[in-house]
Amino acid sequence: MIIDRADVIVTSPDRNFVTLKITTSDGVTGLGDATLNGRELAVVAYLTEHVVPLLIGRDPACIEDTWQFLYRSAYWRRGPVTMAAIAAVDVALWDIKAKVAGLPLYQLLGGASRTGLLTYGHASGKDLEELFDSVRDHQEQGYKAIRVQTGVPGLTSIYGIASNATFDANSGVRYDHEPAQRGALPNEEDWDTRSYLRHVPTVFEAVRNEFGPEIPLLHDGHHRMTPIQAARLGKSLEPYDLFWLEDVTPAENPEALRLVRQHTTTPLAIGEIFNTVWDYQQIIREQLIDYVRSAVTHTGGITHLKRVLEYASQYQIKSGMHGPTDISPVGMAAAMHLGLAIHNFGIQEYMKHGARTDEVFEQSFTFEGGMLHPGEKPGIGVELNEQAAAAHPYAQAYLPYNRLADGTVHDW
Ligand code: GCO
Ligand code: MG
Repeated sequence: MIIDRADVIVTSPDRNFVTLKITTSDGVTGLGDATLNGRELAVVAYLTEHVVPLLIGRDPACIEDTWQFLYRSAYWRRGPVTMAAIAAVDVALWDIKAKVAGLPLYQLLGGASRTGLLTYGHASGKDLEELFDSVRDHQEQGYKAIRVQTGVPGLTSIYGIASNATFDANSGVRYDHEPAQRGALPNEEDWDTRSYLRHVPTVFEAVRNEFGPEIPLLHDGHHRMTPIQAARLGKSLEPYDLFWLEDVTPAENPEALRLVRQHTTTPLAIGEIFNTVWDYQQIIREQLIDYVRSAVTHTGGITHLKRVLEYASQYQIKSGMHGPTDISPVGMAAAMHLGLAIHNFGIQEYMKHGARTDEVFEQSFTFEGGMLHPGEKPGIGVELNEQAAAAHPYAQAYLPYNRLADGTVHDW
């Protein structure tokens, strides 16, 4: 059996997705997610121009060898575009291998280590009333763990606040909590760290008072603080017992977390924009984090993320795989198989996709009682309805960016 063809399919049902479909000479197909939010077409070009021609004629069973070949033969290593492209190939080949074996992928990764995956959803509100409604709504949907994002007085638009009320993916209005917006230019948002640091602890106090001590609560700082500001936030949130505080400082400087760690016992998560084990080397070895945020889609696939998580397991660091709407159902399913199999699973982020996306990607994973399960279909359990996909052509969309009051561009 050889790889006969590989097609890159771009579709935009509720948002843009890039999918690689590999077909073998025996007619077995495998899917991989290569979606890189706001930079989708760079990965399309990387795959179409430089990877697909190298795949034709190869043995689809040689997953590790293909991974090493694509990674090392490029000479130019790492980076989000390269690692998303390699991830798509890797997941598609695992999908094929599991289909050929007639097993759900998690069986090939060691079998189930648990009955389901604890999942967190995104509650948000510009004020407490809206936020409490959103938390209740998520509890009604079954979520047992909830991320809390809040508006900040004085700031008009801010990361993580859903716009459910005006949801219409085709009008350019945001898709639920999806930060990317269709259009030719990125949206500008405003930011003020001092206002944020003052306000956030009051919100967590109110949420704990309303919903009690049991429910695991999470929060995402989205890379906006300096190390000492992040240390202060972690410290001020200690009374509210967070499951984790995410991305407190920009990801490029891992040493920043040393300082944060010295000041707070609030658990720390980072890594959604990391893409290799080398990005994690220091922070895992020095035990500066508690959760690895990488997605299968952005970290070289199952093969490479499994390596990261095995390394993390030596230090009692757990998985917290990235699962926003910009990870396609293919990428989500791959994460679920990996999460079910590894020992050091922590939690899985899950933002539901829209109805159009669910029509394009036929899924066999389930979400019940706050727990995800990848299902028992051979492979990863997701198929692409290509006819439905073709009805939604690529639409340019960008993530927003931040400016401070004086006009300075800030981390978003
Ligand atoms: C999260 C992330 C996302 C990112 C998005 C960017 O924790 O889910 O921070 O909301 O902003 O994936 O494309
Ligand atoms: Mg995040």
